Amino acid sequence: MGRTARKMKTISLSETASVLKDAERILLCAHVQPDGDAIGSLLALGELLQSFGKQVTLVCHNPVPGYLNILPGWEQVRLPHEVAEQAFDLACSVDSSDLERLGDAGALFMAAPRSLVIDHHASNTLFGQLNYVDNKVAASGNLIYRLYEAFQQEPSANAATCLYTALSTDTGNFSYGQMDEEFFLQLGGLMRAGLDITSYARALHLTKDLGFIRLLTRALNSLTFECEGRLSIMKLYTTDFEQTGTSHELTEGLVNKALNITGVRMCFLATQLDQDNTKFSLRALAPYDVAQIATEFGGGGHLLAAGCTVNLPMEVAVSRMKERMLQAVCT
Ligand SMILES: [Mn+2]
Repeated sequence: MGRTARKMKTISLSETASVLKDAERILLCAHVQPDGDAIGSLLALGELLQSFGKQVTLVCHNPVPGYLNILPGWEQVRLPHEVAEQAFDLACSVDSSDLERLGDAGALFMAAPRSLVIDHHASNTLFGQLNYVDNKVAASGNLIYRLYEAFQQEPSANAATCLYTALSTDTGNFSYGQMDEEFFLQLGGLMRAGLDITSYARALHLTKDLGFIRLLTRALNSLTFECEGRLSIMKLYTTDFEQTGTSHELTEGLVNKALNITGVRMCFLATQLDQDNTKFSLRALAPYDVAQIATEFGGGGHLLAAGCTVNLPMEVAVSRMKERMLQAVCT
């Protein structure tokens, strides 16, 4: 896609605010298989820009997953083929570590005369012409909150709900990730804005779809341990999805069940996509690092939570991943 020909530059918060202010028709892009941070950040940034009279279009390669349909404004998110004809001054990617993660929205992103990346992944490739990337924050939502501050705007109750979703989902309901004083000051700002935290905490973190519970049962039944319980492994086959009538979006968060077992330091969930492709979700407790391993297998992510898809049949892929994880956790 001629990315090497583009000049990539890292910019500050205030420069990011200026770039957004200078644009009129703005495309906001989320990554494939969007999570709460991706959609929550997209919607909150969208609302901020709309409040300035900008013409904003939200796009994502995949439909918004069902569990995020509680977010105000989620229906605004378009599929790439629905916006292909439009022209934009600026394309802005939120929460995506690289261009490939944008899926079909990547072509729209690259077609815009100006491109901006807002993200918090340590593995971010700085694929925009302009990049506001800070890997010290827990969620991209924290960066969107800073933009509200930069514009001296208070989030609406709806935007607060979206930002709460971003902050709470990327930290496992405030259990991990890079939470600091700023993080909780922002959360305080969301409460001031009218966030109904108990309702949304229940909907996002406590209530589970029955399909998820059925898949979880399958995954827990597949649990195996290596290296005296330091590494745990779960596997889901295409038949598990068929027999429970579930889809892959329900695996969100499932891998953590393997990590939250006494003595476990690293874990992975292997999901069979088809005969030749296997998807991995990797998790670790500090000081271990799964971002490095995911990158070696062609994926990416955070130090403690990462993922990749490997073009190998399930058993071969699992044995390679097991070997590599053992190298890290069993020495
Ligand atoms: Mn994120």
